[in-house]
Amino acid sequence: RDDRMKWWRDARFGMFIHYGLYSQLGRNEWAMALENYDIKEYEKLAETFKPKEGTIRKWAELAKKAGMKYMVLTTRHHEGFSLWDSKVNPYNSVNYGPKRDLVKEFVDACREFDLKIGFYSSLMDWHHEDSWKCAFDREARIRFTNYIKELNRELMTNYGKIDILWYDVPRPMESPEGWNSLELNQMVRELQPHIIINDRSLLPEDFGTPEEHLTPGEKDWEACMTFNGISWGYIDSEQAKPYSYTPQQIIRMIQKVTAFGGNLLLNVGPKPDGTIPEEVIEPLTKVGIWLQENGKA
Ligand code: FUL
Repeated sequence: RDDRMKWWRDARFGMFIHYGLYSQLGRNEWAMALENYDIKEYEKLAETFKPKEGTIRKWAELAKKAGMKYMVLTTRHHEGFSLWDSKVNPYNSVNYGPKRDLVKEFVDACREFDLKIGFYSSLMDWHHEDSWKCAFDREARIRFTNYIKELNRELMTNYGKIDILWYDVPRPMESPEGWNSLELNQMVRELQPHIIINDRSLLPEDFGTPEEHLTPGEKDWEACMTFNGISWGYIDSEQAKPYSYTPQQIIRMIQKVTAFGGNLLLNVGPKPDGTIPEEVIEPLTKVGIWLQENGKA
């Protein structure tokens, strides 16, 4: 395990990307549930989802400049839209919207800039009927956990070496048994023996994930932080700007996690067309310069 974790323990600083159909709403990645969207109505967002060519490469370029060592992309957030050519989930970016495999573009960009590659994968799926039923319907639970397993199999098979699997929100099942987490993660490890897995499939696995605070964990831990304290997905720059971190604040966060043996996974919510909001670019660039000048990059 120490061998697998070495690069991650030295990494200290990574970029989280929340990008999906919700980015177009500019409110919050939970909008579909919070605003009680009709599914058919929400699906229309798939048609208008048009990330600019080359924009994903820019994420990686900025991460590298900022002194980050790895990236984690929401390959499929709770809304259920897959950013890759999935066979088990036809609601994806190859069948709709850009008609491109954004996960592949992300993987290529990370490799170009020598960044480790992380896949975020939600255990909840508001677009999938069984996701709602699985707490009380055994058949639905079997179908749904199998769906998650097959999604994982695609992600772990089709893109070469993947460094991190970042699960999220194991609702509504409250135990690892409910998710067959052990079996699920065994399959992942067979396909990707070096992978590092977070603790959100309800098994402790490799690292803890404090969210929006920097409280040290007992073992390996990574604080994930929004850029503005408001939203993971893109929100209108006018709203976000006053709350966005300054370079000094980011450096202090890095110092704090470093002192307590953790990592900082700092989030960026790209705009609808995939470009990075201006309130993020300048501070991150300055942080990169500081890290470089102080011999920490
Ligand atoms: C949370 C999710 O519900 C948020 O939308 C976000 O992805 C965050 C990192 O994890 O629990």
